[in-house]
Formats: sequence, structure tokens, C-alpha cells
Amino acid sequence: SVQELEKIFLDKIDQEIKIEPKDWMPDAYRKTLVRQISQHAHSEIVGMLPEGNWIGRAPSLKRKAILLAKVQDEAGHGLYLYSATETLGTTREQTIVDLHSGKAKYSSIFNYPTLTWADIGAVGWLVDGAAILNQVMLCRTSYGPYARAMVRICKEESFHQRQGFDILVALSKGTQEQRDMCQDAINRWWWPSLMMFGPHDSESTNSEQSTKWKIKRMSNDELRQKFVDMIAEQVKVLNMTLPDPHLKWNEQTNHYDFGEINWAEFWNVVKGNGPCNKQRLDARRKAWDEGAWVREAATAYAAKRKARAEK
Ligand code: FAQ
Repeated sequence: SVQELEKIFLDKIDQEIKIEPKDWMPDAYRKTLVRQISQHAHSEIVGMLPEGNWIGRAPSLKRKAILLAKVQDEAGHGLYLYSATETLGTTREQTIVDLHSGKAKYSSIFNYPTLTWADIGAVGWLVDGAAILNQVMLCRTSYGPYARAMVRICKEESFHQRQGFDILVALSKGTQEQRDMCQDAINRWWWPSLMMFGPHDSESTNSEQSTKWKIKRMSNDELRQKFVDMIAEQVKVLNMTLPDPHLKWNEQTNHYDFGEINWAEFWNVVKGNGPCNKQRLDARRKAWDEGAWVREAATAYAAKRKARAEK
């Protein structure tokens, strides 16, 4: 009976046994995983756009090769995660249709523009830094294919964060103009990076259930605090500052206190009205349309091979 199946499912969650694609699972568990994993996949794919913007303008051959490799990694993460979504019974096409129609979300962070080369450093350091903290927790998520995908993705994200920090280290030791560029990028990316962790726990509609099912292993606010504590120290190495007058070490809590996020801005971006939302979705739709011939050719080729094998 369903009650028995549910009990087996909950026992597995209790005992830290991963849920696998062919196991019975509650519909709502499947649904929230499809939502989260597909949104994660879309974030990786849309996330290629702000950085792709600088591949042709990287300041040296070495920087260009590194950035190219990083952006290709993001494509790999996206494909990995679309595959993980497919194990839950949703096709990749459906997932992508939902992105293009505006039904599915992707991370708010990728709706901000990359205006200078320093932004590529700030994205690597802050955006990948935030992504890693969230994804290290997801290595222990209860759904097997998602957890295993996260292990490899985290290794690559660590390299990404280092490359971002390395760009900023170089700029921070440069001319006054380069140092200003570095500080300006940090100022613009700091608050949007904090928003990546999602709304406060008190406003987080999915958290309670996702925590019970061990999809989420740390809360939005806990991860955000970890991020602030980490970055507040690293920024000192750069001799730069974070744009928050309330940022202050708190001896009682052993954490940094920090100012309030502009939640109106966050929800506005999530709803599709950020600086680059339209541009990002237009770029994805265009890539999908222009890639139609590749999908057709691959399908025709597969059919031909199948027919040949059957002869
Ligand atoms: N942007 O109830 P919660 C990367 C939505 S890293 C947009 O707290 P949940 C690597 C949320 O979906 C970035 N929407 O939701 C990279 C929900 O709406 P829904 C991607 C947001 O799921 C680096 C509503 O608000 N990482 O791509 C955001 O329990 C550099 C209520 O929120 C992941 O996706 C937001 N920031 O917790 C690539 C990690 N925050 O869906 C290229 C996996 C919240 O009910 C370059 N995801 N919302 O309509 C997660 O861990 C979770 O989904 C959270 C949100 C923590 C993001």
C-alpha cells in the first residue's frame, strides 16, 4: 500500500540511504526535485552568458584559455543536471520549454551585467563562492543522482572560484585604475551574491518540507552567514572592502553581522524585471532555435544507424 511505500521511503531518508530513480517516492518529493534540479541546470546554462561576454575580450591568451575552460565546465554542469532531472521522468525538452516560456526560474544572479574585466573576477570569487557553499551541502542531498552530480561539480567550482580570486588579486596589485575597477566590481556583485541563497528562512516557502526530506541540509540564512564570514576575511587579502556599513565582527556570535538585503530588488529580478532578464532569455531562445538543425541531424543520423543495425 501507499502507506507502506511511504514508510520505506521515510526510513531510507532517516537512515541516510539515497533515494534512487526507480525507488518509490512521494509525488511532491519528485515535483520539488524536478523544480530545484531543473532550475539549477538552467542557472548553469544561463550563467554561461555573462562570462561568455568576456571570452573575446580577455586580457591575455592565458586568461582567455582559463575563462573558456570555465564556461565549458558550466555547460557540462548544466547537461549533467538536465540528465539528473530526466531520471525523475521529465524530458529535457519539457524542462527547456519551461525555461523559455518563463515558467521555470533560474538564479537571480545571472540577470546582472558584466561591465568590466573585473566583473569576471568578482563573478568567479563571489558567485562561484556562493554556489560552492550551497553545492557542498547538496553533495549530501537525499536524491542519489543529484548528490553524485554535485561531487564532481564542486571540484570544478573550486577551480572556478580560485580563477576569479586570482583575477582580482592581479587587479588589486595593479594601477589605481585597476584597483578602482576591482572595487567597483565587488561593490556591484556583493549584494546580488547574497541574494543567491534565497529569501530569509522565515519567507522560504519550500524549506520546511525540503529539510524534512533532506533535500536541503542547511538553511538559506545559515549558508548566507557562512558565505559572509568567509568573504569578509578573503576581501582583506585583496585590500578591498565590502559595500556594507553594517558589516562587523560580532564576538558574541562568532560571526559577522551584516546589513539587510534589498528584498524588493530580489523579488523584482526573480519576477523577470532585472537588468538583463530579457536579454538572457532572448539569447537562450535564439540558441535553441538556431540549434534546431543540429538536433534534426542527430536524430536523422541515429535513425539511420538504427536502420543499418537492423538490416
Ligand atoms: N534566484 O523556498 P525557497 C550556479 C525562489 S549557482 C531565483 O527558499 P528553495 C553556478 C525559489 O526557487 C546558482 N529564484 O526555495 C554558476 C522559490 O520559488 P519556486 C544555482 C530564487 O528551492 C556559477 C522561491 O524563490 N544554484 O549556477 C532564488 O527551497 C557561475 C522561494 O525560495 C542552485 O540552483 C534565487 N537566488 O531554495 C554557473 C542550487 N532563491 O521555485 C555559472 C540549487 C530562491 O518555488 C557561473 N538550488 N528563489 O517557484 C537550491 O539550493 C535552492 O533551490 C535555493 C532556493 C537555495 C536556491
